Amino acid sequence: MIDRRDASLSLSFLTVSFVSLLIGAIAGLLQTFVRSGAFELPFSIGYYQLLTAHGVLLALIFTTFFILGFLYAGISKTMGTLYDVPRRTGWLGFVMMTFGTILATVFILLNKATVLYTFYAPLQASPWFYVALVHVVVGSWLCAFSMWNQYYIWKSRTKNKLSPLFSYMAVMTMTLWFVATLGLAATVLLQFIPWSIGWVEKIDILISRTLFWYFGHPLVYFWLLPAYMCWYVVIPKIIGGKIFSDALARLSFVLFLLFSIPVGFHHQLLEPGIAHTWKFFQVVLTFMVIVPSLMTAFSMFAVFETAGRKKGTKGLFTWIKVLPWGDVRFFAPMMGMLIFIPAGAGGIINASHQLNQVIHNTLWVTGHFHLTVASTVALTFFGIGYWLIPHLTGRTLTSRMNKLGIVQTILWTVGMTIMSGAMHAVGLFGAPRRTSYTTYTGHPQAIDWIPYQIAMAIGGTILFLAIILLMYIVWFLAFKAPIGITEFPIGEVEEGALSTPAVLENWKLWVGISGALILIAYTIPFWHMIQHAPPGSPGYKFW
Ligand code: HAS
Ligand code: CU
Repeated sequence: MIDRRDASLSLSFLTVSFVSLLIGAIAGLLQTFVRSGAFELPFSIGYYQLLTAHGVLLALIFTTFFILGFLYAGISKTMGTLYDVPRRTGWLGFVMMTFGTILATVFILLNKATVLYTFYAPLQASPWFYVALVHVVVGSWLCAFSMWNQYYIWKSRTKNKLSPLFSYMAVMTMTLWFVATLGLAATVLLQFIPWSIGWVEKIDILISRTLFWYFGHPLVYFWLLPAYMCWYVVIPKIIGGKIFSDALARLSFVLFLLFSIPVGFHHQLLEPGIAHTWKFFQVVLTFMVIVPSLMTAFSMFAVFETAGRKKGTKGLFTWIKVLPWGDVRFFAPMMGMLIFIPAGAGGIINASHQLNQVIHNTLWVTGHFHLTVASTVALTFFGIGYWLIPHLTGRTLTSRMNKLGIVQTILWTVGMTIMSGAMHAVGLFGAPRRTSYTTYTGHPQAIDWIPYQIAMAIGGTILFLAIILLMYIVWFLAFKAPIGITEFPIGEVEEGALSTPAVLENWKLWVGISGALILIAYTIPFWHMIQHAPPGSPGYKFW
């Protein structure tokens, strides 16, 4: 059991996370209905208004709050009870973030911030929407400071002992987050807020998008790394195996810090105003950031195989059979891993400049991120939730809940396969993303998209059923399950594995190299953007 006070901090984050998940999911279901062409929204709710709520509440809020809840719990588990200052700072961060979340949601629901989760200029929201984002980001920085502080105190008290793997990864994840959100803070504070208040009339669109994607790509790894923490640290314990290599796990996280950030241009490959050389350079770095994911895949296969061999399996692939398929703590993340194989391949397609011209701004991209963040990451988070919630509330994961969890996972996997599969396919036929239902005045090509959009609605409905089931399980585990002890599974390292080189904990070195790469990748193109800046754009409200 972790400290009660630490458990309440984690549980508070998880609560906001799951409430946002429910609201965001309702929006998602309605969107797929609208796009099928068979449904109109009541009460003059706008499609784009819902799409904004969906994106903000799921991509930004559900994920970030879940991650912080998980990280705090794991830090408390592996480094011991939080020290007072880090815990208090964590609470302050939570309050700020929750305030920002409520403010943002209110303004989206009032239809005053219908700008989607990427809030691209020149779409202009109410200034309060941007102020809300600042609260979420600054609150999350307080959490980052608090975790670093905990790590620092732990390190100085234990006199340089190697930090626990989970905590090291948490510190790395928050470092990545901090460096990335500097870009978001810059564009929101220096561009969006003065412009939406009316202090300045015009905004530089290219610079705002560049700063956004400086943040937006590492954002996806901020979602992914906690899922990897579960795969590297938690899964080996659950399957009765060992962590393949502590050093390899840490190295992969170091590589994420180095290569996640200087790659934002792969979201702007079709943006005018950036020279090809710089796009090419950032695409090369994008291919570098695939390496730590391949290392993770390798490492997981090794963990599974060694665990299976220890149980006596002999054939080439028979170790697959002895994995604990009936244990939802394993099954849900495992489905996430399997989905990540095609999802990652899709990412590599996106990053390839020529292929990007085919898929950019089509529903293919929407399919891609529903496989990555909404399947790989979300399934892993659900799998974590199934043991983390009873662990924190002092209850047990009953076998009935375990079974329901398996059903939930299957529903999610099937629903996402149908929905994302249809999105990928229709994207290749040119169906655009970020659009409501339209036949483009009966254009034959657009008519051909309709069956796929109906498939999306079918997938979306299955997903919604899965969310309702998830909510029931979560509620049961939090309030109704029998009192008892649920383990926070933390794996141990394989005996005889390479010892971890101390240099992997040299933060100055890694943050320094990361900063240098960012400067190399961004300084000159950014300077060009300022030098050749067009007059800028006034704000537009199309809703
Ligand atoms: Fe992406 C767009 C490229 C990964 C999320 N991406 C997006 C957007 C989102 C997103 C949200 O280059 C849309 C943003 C928007 O609104 O416009 N993405 C990549 C690349 C990767 C990648 C190269 N993306 C992710 C992840 C995300 C995510 C992860 C969320 C969590 N993405 C792009 C590009 C675009 C893009 C372009 C812009 C498109 C455009 O034009 O707009 C790579 O990181 C992927 C590497 C992954 C792998 C897979 C490794 C497999 C593993 C599983 C192993 C399985 C096991 C199980 C062990 C190479 C680790 C085996 C067990 C058995 C029993 C067999
Ligand atoms: Cu990206």
